[in-house]
Amino acid sequence: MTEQTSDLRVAVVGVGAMGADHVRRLADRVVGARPVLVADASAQTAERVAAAHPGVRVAPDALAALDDDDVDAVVIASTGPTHAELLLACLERGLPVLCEKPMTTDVASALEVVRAEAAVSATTGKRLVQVGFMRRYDAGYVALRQLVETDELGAPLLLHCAHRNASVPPYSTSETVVLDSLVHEVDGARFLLGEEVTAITVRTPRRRRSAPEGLADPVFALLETQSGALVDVEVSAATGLGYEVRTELVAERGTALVGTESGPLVARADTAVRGRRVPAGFLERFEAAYDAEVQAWADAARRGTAAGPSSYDGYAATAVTTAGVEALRTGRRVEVVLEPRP
Ligand code: ISE
Repeated sequence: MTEQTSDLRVAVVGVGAMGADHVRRLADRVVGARPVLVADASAQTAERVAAAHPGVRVAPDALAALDDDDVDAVVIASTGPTHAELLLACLERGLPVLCEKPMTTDVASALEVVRAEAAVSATTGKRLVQVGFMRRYDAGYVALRQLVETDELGAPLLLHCAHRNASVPPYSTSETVVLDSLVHEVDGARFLLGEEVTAITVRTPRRRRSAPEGLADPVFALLETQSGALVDVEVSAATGLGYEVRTELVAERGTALVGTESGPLVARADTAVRGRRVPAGFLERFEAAYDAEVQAWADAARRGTAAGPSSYDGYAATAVTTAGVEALRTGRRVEVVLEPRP
């Protein structure tokens, strides 16, 4: 496929909060792409999202969206367990695809996707899958990666990561917190340090009293890496406060902290308090990163390929988080051994 001259016509599968946000982004901000079709397990949700965007139709189901003649590329934002089947279907049809994280929720299906994409690349020379690890497009995380890459602070020793949600969806369990939230920290560590995670331990302190019934909150994970760096991660499910994500690098000759800088520092006469607003959720906190991510994906998809986080990145992250689920369940340190890149 040569560079497409008209707009990339995109189907968005799964239009809950994240998918609907991507539809808006594709309609209003991404250059060279537009949403044409949506599908969702809830027909009502699909109708509502389509109605807000003139020219967007509703497909009867996800596979029908992939088969539609008007579709050049696909965004998958349905729930994690539905991703593997949809990704394999996109690969079969040669459709470039942006798949939200987690790429899949088990290692076997993640490897199946990696191998299916490698088979396509062997004949076309092109990738088709980008995984939605948007932090790789966040200015703070990109700057932190550059500090590591240029060796400005010397060898990384530790990463301290905090990932705090105000609340999580009602269907959340301790396992989905590891698979859906911790996965960002795993990919973040792989991206920032440029190496693989080799083992994970997960502990839980005394439970937050206000946490939803049955949910371990917070969860505390320790990741070990190939070079001997350590990464500690707090994931809080339901602080009730807002969305806070920060990462601090401790290296041989200095430290660097990202994630504390959102919004202006406001002094208010009515409260006599000086402070910054805490973003309500991830859509607000990472809005610019999502915009950059989807633009980069659309640019590559117009050339019939994919850029950014790959299916192997999706597989490696799922291998660590599924080990994390085992570590949480057993209280034991679980080693992670990855299959080599195909
Ligand atoms: C959610 O699914 C996301 O992907 C967010 O980025 C993450 O911060 C949140 O914890 C997840 O539930």
